[in-house]
Amino acid sequence: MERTFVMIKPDGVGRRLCGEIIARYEAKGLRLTGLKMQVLSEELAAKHYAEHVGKPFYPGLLEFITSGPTIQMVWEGAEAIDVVRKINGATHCLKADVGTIRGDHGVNTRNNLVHASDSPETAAREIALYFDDSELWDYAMLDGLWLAGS
Ligand code: FUP
Repeated sequence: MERTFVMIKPDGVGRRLCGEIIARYEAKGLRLTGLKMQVLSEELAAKHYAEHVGKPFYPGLLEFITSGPTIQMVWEGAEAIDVVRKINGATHCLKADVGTIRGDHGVNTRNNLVHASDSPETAAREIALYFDDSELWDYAMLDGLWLAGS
């Protein structure tokens, strides 16, 4: 089992797409392990996007990500990091496959609705940035028998 960090960005919350986005991870059989809502401070946003400091799109990215409420989540499942990024689709929404969140709902690159970790190292760093261990929940899924088969 693998854990990944997912954030619904201000456009996803503002466009009332939270249910639509969460439903896709649930339908795939992933388990919701933690969830919270907040407007990111400049400081937290800068930590989150530290790898992009100095890039031309960084100031716009920071302004956008702090512009409204966001939802933070941890999802768990087999190969959850890759699975969630497939469900989200390519960063550039116009290039994202139809059937993905970004392909179905996004129209530009900055306002691309969701963020998800891209590696186990990133997932560990991002989960720790937003959640204490006490905020992550371990519970049985009644359909786990069906989801665990290979
Ligand atoms: P992703 O892993 O899909 O979240 O994409 P990146 O880490 O490459 O980029 C982080 C965010 O920066 C993207 F979600 C949107 C923004 N971005 C731009 O605005 N312009 C770009 O050319 C690339 C990324």
